[in-house]
Amino acid sequence: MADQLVVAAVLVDDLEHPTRALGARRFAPESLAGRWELPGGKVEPGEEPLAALHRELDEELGITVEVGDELVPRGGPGTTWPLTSGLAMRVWWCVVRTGIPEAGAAHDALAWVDKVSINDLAWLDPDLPVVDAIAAALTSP
Ligand code: 9L3
Ligand code: MG
Repeated sequence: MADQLVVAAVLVDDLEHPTRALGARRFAPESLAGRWELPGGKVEPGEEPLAALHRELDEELGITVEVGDELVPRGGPGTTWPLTSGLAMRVWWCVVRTGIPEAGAAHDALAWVDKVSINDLAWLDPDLPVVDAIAAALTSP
């Protein structure tokens, strides 16, 4: 069976010249609590990936976003970021269109991090390769 798809956003201050990205600290489940992630979640049956991304960002952070390019893994278009077994992730660059991101629904803290401080967060293990790609793409303010 194909992996269950998870979609996530790398929310940045500017799609053309991103200098800061948003990390979100999970409070559940207990095994993931306290670890930081790119916000997002599972695509529901019959749901388009980008529809799921908009839904998750509304549910988790209370925002609407403009979606930019996909952050594609080294393997190129059509490949996914591996999660734990049975799950695979796709990630898109996004900027906030309306609202101010708020923790609460799925997270107990949010942090805007730059190219350097992004490495200070205790990211979920599967998010680490994505974080490396983000850090490489962020520019100094
Ligand atoms: N996950 C990992 N990194 C992420 C996201 C959004 C999700 N950036 C993993 C954690 C869960 C699973 O995917 O095991 C489903 O995520 P959610 O629906 O609980 O947010
Ligand atoms: Mg989620």
